[in-house]
Amino acid sequence: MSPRPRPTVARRLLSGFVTLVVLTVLAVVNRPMVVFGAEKLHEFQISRPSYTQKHGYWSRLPVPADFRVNAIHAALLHTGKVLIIAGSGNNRENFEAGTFRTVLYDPAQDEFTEVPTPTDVFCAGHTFLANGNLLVAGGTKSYEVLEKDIANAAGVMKIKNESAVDGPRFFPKGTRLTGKNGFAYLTRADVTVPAAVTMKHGDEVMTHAGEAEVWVDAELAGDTANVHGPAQYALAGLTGDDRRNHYGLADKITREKQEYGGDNTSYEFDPNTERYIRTGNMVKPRWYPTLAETPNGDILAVSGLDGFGRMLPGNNERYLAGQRRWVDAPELKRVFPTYPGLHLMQDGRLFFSGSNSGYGSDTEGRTPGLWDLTNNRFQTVAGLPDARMTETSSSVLLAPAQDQKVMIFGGGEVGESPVSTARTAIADLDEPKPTYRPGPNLPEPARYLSTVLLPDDTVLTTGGSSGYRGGEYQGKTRSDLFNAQIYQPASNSFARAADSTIGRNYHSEAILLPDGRVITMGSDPLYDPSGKNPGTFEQRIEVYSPPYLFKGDRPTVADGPAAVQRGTTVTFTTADAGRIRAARLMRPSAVTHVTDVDQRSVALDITPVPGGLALSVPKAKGLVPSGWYLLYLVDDKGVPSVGRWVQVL
Ligand SMILES: [Cu+2]
Repeated sequence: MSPRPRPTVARRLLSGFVTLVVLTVLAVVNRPMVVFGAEKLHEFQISRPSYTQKHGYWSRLPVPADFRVNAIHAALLHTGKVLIIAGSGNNRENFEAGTFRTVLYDPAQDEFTEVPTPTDVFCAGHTFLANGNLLVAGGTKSYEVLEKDIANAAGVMKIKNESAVDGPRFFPKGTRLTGKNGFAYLTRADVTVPAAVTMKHGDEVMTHAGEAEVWVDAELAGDTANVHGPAQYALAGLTGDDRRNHYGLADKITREKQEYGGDNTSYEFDPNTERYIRTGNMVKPRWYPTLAETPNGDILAVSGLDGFGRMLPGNNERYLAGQRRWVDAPELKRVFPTYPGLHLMQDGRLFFSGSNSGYGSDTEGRTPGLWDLTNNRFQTVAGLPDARMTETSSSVLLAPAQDQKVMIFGGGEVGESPVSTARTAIADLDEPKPTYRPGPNLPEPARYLSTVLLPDDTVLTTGGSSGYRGGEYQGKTRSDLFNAQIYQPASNSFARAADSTIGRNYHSEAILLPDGRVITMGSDPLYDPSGKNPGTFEQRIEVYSPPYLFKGDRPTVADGPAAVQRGTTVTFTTADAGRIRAARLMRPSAVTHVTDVDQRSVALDITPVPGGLALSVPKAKGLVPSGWYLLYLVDDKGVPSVGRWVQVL
């Protein structure tokens, strides 16, 4: 797998020279051609080796029309293919038609294929499992309904069953409930309410009512049937004991905005069969959860909106990978905003960087810190500048992972706020009492910045917008950012990268490809360029070739084991052993909403041996969780080999 062939230097120079001559002539005889010529000149300048060696090069990836999707989620599978998940793609028509999309892009063959998508996995969470499958859990059960589109008051009705002897009770869609105000409310879906459970507490027998929740809509349009406080509702057609035992309770029934509702489906996407495999359902429906890996290979699902668009009040749950099922984790009750950036640290704790996307309390659960999963303790990490601006920020475990440093980039204030920041900060989590320290500022305030670890330990930062979803920022109608930059840990500074040509804000992502390039996808602006009409989802794809791909011959790996054990030393043969300065195991990205808790780059100790290099894999599971990695050898000029897939057992 070598990078896509690009025009040779000579041919590029020649075509640039011809272009220059042509445009000079044309500029003289035909003034409107000057703009066209300026574009050609720019193309010539950014294609010169002296430029690409310093700043890299962007190119567009031609995508056949049948495979253009709203890229909401992206992950690099150990087959080398890029999984691009849209689900309904934040498109109500797709959702209502049941049109859910997933495509695979194979960068080695430059081929796209379609994958059947069983349910709407739009805004699910995902992470790689030790077996190489991508766990995809949660998603969309219902789309939001804006206040202006709500004619009838609606609310979530909790239907109670206080009878322990009559079994579960079924109420079909359209069941009427009547309030004390005399108005009727109709259920939006079928609902089965479990029977009550009796329990003995000492001498006393307690009955715990069964309950199930369902949306109800007022029969009467307008505000007359609004109910602003908690109240009880009678189920139509019930009498006597039946009526006493079965009833409804709702906190409010109003014409307020209804948020997206989460789904409880869960799948493992198998890279070998290229199909979704249904697992046990989640305990709670979740929309915008983060799936965070734990050292033993189980996965935690954290945060999200429930089936009725309400923030889950700190309920988290655990995926037992060996049994393919979810169990409640009441011992780990803790509130986080949606899509929290949770990075697995060497000691097994999860570091919440503060990054998050979309929803949550303005105040509760937004403080960065280290979460100990053995006792649910949380050690605050202070010192983050612009601490109120963590929504739509991104964070990454810097390379090498052994340094235990997490960096946060940009972000904005909660919700549809005009305020965003250029701040970066770094927390050294190896310190006994870690704090954030300021890093170099980004060139512009940025939300939704994609941050991608590269094999040479630098971080590509690209895309993003200063304003909310690419919209207005300080007087400008559009605020997409085209400047890209590469964070250099050695100098703690940003180096300018070539400009991208496509703006990417909300619902965009970037991931490292095995050959060392970076693919960027998606963007979901709220408005079109006029700022008045709804925006359209960006379906074009770009690929960035970092400077290291223009610096000469790449080292190669001839042979080596396909699987390695933690804490062991293994030999890879290479003819380039003499010039190799670093070896990295890089865990592939699985990213959505610029939240990528999978990507990490682990340093391997190098010992020269005849014909190659002996590489030592660290012992700690928190440093190198089991799963598939790309092995890169990096030479004395910072040029990486093509990544070679290795499974850490
Ligand atoms: Cu979203």
